[in-house]
Amino acid sequence: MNGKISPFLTRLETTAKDIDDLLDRLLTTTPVPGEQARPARLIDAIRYSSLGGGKRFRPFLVVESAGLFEVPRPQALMAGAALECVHCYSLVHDDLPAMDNDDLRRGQPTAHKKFDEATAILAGDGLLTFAFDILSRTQTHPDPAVRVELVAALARASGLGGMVGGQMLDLAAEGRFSGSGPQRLGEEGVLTLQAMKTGALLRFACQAGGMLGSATPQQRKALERYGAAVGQAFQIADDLLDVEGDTALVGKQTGKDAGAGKATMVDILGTDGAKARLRELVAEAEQALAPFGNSAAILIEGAHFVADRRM
Ligand code: GRG
Repeated sequence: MNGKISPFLTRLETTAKDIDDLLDRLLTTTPVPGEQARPARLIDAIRYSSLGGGKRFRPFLVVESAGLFEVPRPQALMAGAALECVHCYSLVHDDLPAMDNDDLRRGQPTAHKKFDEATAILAGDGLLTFAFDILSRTQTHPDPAVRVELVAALARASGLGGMVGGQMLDLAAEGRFSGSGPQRLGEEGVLTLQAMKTGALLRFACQAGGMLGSATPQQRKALERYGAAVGQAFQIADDLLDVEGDTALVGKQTGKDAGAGKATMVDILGTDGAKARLRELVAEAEQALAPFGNSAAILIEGAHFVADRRM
């Protein structure tokens, strides 16, 4: 190691910093006309759960996919910030005692440990609704039809047939509702669950760039195919980190999936099989973006980053 940060990581970090600054601004500006004062404890918990941590990989995907169509960066950052609010809400709620019951997130006490359960629930609710407030603003896109498309797509990606639905399937597979222990899901079942729970937001991130940039139907298809491959790879890498990762680096407790009876691709394919699948998914992501030529190089590096990540 020569201590040098790669151009890819520099670009990821620049977007992370821009997203932090934007969220900070959006969460400190005085309430918009017609809105009452925002309760201080709620804002403190929301800021704690959303600022100063996280790779901001989803906003990075929004910004870079929008970059393919020369969308002004401030618009892409607004859409990225909205998506990050939904992601942060999901982490706060996922950490609650009724869900995964975690004490550590991004290397810090989870929101309900730092504050209390009720505040953490409301902070998550507040982040979720704030996401749609952000998307509905003219700074996100001057054309109301584009804003409505973004709102509908994010609602679907995070909702019943997306992340929330996937979380429900995950809890059911753990045997939480049947009392008869974990269900053994097959490969198809695990893929569906993960495409909803984790994949839907990552797919939205890539599609959002096409929506902001008025992409053609073929370009949208290519982005969707790339997003689906990256989404699958992201979850497999996360599951490998649970088995092989270091809690200090990952920033959350590892080694929890097997004990919870969680259905994962590592469980189905074994660690070597899961690593081979990761390589196939990176190749699939590369192929999907071939029509964009060299302008998609950074997104292709993003797929490699996901597969190789250690945190
Ligand atoms: C509670 C409604 C509800 C949904 C929860 C996404 C999710 C569904 C739970 C998160 C649990 C989890 C570990 C999922 C695996 C993939 C994932 C989302 C990892 C964390 O995302 P990163 O690595 O985190 O992008 P940072 O901290 O970098 O933002």
